[in-house]
Parts: sequence; structure tokens; C-alpha cells
Amino acid sequence: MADMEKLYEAVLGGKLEPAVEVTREAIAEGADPKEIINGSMIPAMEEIGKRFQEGKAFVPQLLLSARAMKGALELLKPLLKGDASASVGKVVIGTVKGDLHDIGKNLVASMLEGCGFEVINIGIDVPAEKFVAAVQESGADILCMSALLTTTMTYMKTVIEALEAAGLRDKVKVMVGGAPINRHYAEQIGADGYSDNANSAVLKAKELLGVA
Ligand code: B1M
Repeated sequence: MADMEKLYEAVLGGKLEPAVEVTREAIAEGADPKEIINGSMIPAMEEIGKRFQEGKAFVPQLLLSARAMKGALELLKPLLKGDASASVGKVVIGTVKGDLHDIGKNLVASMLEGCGFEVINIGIDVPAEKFVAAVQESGADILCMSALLTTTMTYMKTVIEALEAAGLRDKVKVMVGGAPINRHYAEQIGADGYSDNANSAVLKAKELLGVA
């Protein structure tokens, strides 16, 4: 049996090879990918974040944990499948300007993709003009924005204003998410939807398009 405690420790300790090895074992044994992510990997990232906040871990450790989680996540991505029988809608997703965090955003992108959405992932540190151009060029149904910092979450409003200025706001639904975001904030900046994890992001996206 794959040792899920070992996976937690590997991500927490920033050890890529053991993280990948245990994940491979768990997949071979038929473990639920969501259980692997939510049960071991995300708690490990939360713990390293807590240690960082308490001054017990530093940026290099955060980077190593992120590398371990990303490595393991690569194996799980193709398995994050839902009902992907038909294209449900088109989504542009990115992390807002000034923010380099991409693990959660990529997880949301993979889940949406696995559940039948066409996803255009435009990366991290994305300025408003790039969000607007991506929505315009792709004709996306939904724009998803991610922010992990209290200093960058305010930029989501800037992007919404840029959509309005470009005459696109009524053509695209806007969803926001990331650790510091909550429903109240989403409403305050005029977003159409909010979700606090990758699973509920898919449900919310379907709800917004009326395909739930
Ligand atoms: Co940073 N970091 N970090 N960091 N980092 C946090 C966010 C922090 C909370 C740590 C802490 O102090 N406890 C803190 C923010 C404090 C604050 O603003 N309140 C912080 C800080 C301060 C910083 C720096 C400023 C540190 C420094 O340099 N002094 C710096 C900023 C750099 C920048 O962005 N400009 C920084 C840098 C980094 C690294 C680069 C080292 C690395 C990121 C690597 C990477 O992403 N490639 C990193 C990491 C790893 C973290 C923590 C530890 C983990 C983040 C993560 O990947 N979580 C984080 C602490 C924490 O979150 N507990 C922290 C796992 C991921 C699956 O969860 O991203 O929350 P999450 O995504 C979830 C949901 O939020 C939601 O679904 C996802 C899946 O369930 N979601 C969405 C996310 N996006 C969504 C979009 C949607 C919907 C749902 O669209 C609709």
C-alpha cells in the first residue's frame, strides 16, 4: 500500500523524487486522485505555509515544497477526469499581476479541463490587458482569476474594470478564487462567481453557464 503519510512528508520536506514515487504507487493501486491531492498534498502545502508565517520555514523551502507538489501533480493531471464527453464551455484562467503562485490555479485549470471545459491557461503575473486580449481573442465564456496574496487580490477589480472598458463585461462571466478571496470580496468587486477549491470551481462554472 502506498504510504500517504510519506507523500505528506515528501511535499512538506520538498522532496521531489519520493513525492513522485509514492504518487505513482498510489495511482497504480487505484487511489482516488482527488483524495491524494486533498488528503495529503494540500495539507502539506498548508503546513509549510503555516511554518513560513511563523518564521519556521523560508522561501527556499516553499519553493521546494511547490516543486515536489507540482511533480506529483503532473502524474495526477490526466486522471482528473469528470464527464468530458462534450465541450462544456471555454475558460481563460490566469494568476493576476504581481502574483507568482500557480499551483492552485493550475489545479483548477486541470479540473475544469478534466470536466470538459476548453481551458486557455495564460499563466502568472498577468496584467489586465493580457486578460482582456485573451478573452477577446478566444471568445471565452468564463474568465477565472487567481490570487494568493492580499496585496494582489485587489488587482482582480482592475481586470473587471478593464473588461468593462473594452465592452466585454456582459459577454463573459468572471470567477475569482485563491486563499485570501471570499464570497463577500467576490461580490464587492462585481465578480459573478467565487470558489474556494478546484472541485467547487467546476460546479460554479457549470452553474454560471447553465449546464450544471
Ligand atoms: Co507564497 N505566500 N509567497 N509562495 N505561498 C502564501 C500565499 C502565504 C499565505 C504564506 C504564509 O505567509 N502563510 C503568504 C501570503 C500572505 C498574504 O498575502 N496574506 C505568501 C507570501 C507572503 C509569499 C511571498 C511574498 C514571500 C516572500 O517572498 N517574502 C512571495 C510572493 C511572490 C509573488 O507572488 N509575488 C511568495 C512566494 C511563494 C513561492 C514562489 C515560494 C511559492 C509559490 C510557488 C508556485 O506557486 N509555483 C509559494 C507558496 C508555495 C506558498 C504557499 C505555502 C502554498 C500555496 C499553494 O500552492 N497552496 C502559501 C501558503 C498557503 O496557501 N497555505 C503561500 C496549495 C494550492 C493547491 O492551494 O493556491 O490556495 P491554493 O489554491 C486552491 C484554492 O485557493 C482555490 O483552489 C485551489 C485548489 O483547491 N483557487 C481557486 C486558487 N485559485 C483559484 C482560482 C479560481 C478558483 C479557485 O478561479 C475561479
